[in-house]
Amino acid sequence: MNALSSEASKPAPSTSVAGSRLAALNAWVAEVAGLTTPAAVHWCDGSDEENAALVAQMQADGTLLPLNPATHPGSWLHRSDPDDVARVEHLTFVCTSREEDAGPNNHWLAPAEAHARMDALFKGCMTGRTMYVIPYCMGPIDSPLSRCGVEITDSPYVVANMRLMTRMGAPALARIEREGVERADAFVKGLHSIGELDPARRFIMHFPEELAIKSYGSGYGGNALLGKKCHALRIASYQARHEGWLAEHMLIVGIENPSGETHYVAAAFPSACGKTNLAMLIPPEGYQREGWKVWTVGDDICWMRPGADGRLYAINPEAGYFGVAPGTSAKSNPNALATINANAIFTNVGLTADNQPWWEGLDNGERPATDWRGNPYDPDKGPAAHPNARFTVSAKQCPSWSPMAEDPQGVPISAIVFGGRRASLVPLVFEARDWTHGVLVGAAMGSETTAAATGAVGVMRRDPMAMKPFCGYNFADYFSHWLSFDGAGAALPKVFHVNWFRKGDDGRFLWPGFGDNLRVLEWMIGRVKGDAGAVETPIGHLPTPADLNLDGVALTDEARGKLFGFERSGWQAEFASIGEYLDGYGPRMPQALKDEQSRIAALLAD
Ligand code: SAT
Ligand code: MN
Repeated sequence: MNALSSEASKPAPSTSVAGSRLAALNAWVAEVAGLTTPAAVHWCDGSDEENAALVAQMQADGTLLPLNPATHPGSWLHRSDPDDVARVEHLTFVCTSREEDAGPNNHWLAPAEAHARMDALFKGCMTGRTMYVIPYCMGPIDSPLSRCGVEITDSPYVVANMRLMTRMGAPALARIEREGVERADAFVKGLHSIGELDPARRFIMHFPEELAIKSYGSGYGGNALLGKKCHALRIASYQARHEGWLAEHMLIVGIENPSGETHYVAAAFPSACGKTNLAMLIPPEGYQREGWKVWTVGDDICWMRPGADGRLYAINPEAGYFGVAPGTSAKSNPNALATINANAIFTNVGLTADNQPWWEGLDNGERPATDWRGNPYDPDKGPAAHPNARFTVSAKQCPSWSPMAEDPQGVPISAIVFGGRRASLVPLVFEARDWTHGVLVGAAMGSETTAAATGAVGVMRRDPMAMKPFCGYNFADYFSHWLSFDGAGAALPKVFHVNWFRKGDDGRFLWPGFGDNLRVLEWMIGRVKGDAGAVETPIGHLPTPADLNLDGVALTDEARGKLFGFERSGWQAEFASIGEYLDGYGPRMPQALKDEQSRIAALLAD
């Protein structure tokens, strides 16, 4: 048994505690313990007993508050520090030896300086606390596409979340020990401390060349659950480039048609733009009657690599969902609601008088009594739930969970979808004419910002492939990497762009969204199979309203015009701005992408 746990009350173990058969891992854990001087070291085995003990401890110290056991059995509320509620992009760094390798898309520090800065923060920071060593596997435990990591943290809340979000504990440690004998890159080293939760002493640093992460001063989400954005996107994207695969900010959903054929779609949207909703979509009634089904493989991250047949095969590296609570309702996402009615951790939601979790948009007839800070709810003082309030829950609890999420080979991807929040110009859907055009569509993606990161909300920014906060290297090199997949023998997915967020002149959304998005996915699959119509325009292939099944959807003339229309003068301006954006990356930007931008700009000028 590798779980060598010592209780928090026991005296500090010596820093030479051997918790693993892998010397390199023991040496690193000892080095970290020497720096952070914890009172105890606990190697997490991921067992139910371990979780129960941790939860009891967190209940005792107020880190977790029990929710109503009748309505939400096994579920907890956590209130974060009010200054620690979202990812902090301005404090997130990619520390490559050469600044240009991190690119203009990242904040950069020289590795030596970054280590020095972080180690000064970590020095002695766990004094009196327990240090948890969390071995985890991103992806099915026996998949060749999976990668492992070890997170060291002083936060039991992080341990409990990592247990839901990753394959954590003894099986992961066994894989690390097995692979670690042969290779130096068997695990990513993630070091985390909540520190003082002081925004002035908070940094999230990545060292892609060393496969290492150091995160200090935040206990929230992507800042602290290091398997997620830090490992599975920033570090993994860097690794993927060198190893010939892709680590993407994408959901993975399977669409089964009435003849029982399933097509898998991977879709990139920025944080808080509805990835979880699309991944768990419930078909409109007519589709249900015909026998359409939707299968959830993943809601946030997708690792893809070419298979022997040239197609891209994808796994979801995660084992759980860290989803946005506000807006989740029986209308927007009934599957998510069913997923989170037991064994879930809620962070920064409000509470009803009888201790049920509550958030804006829940629409279940309940009323909030307490807000996310624990104060009596007062609508004049803001929402009951923080806009970036989250639930953490095991993926397997989702009614639409796909057993293919455990397939070590992954699922073949038929279509890649890019999208963002665009109130104007961008139609409901269009198809890229080929891979190079598809890469440009992804590179040019724009979206209005959301509450998932600190900063202004609703400002349009370019967010290529929804990876702006997550790409662990220079975007110019990233686009080159994407382009490189179009080689001999490749059987690549078709690429599409969608916009569920187009607004009318009155400021209201023109497309109903949610379950009705299946109509758009059906058209895409029709295009993949060659039996759905479209018209060619300079920006790609657009459906006419007649090419989509719109039975039961009432659209005004304005909606039809804007959702299915192509506005030449607006696109001319958009392409000029895309050209400037690409030029901002200088000579590293691949010529093929610039040529593609010029090709379309010329068509638009005609
Ligand atoms: O906090 S997270 O980065 O995990 C959530 C998100 O931004 O998607
Ligand atoms: Mn995300």
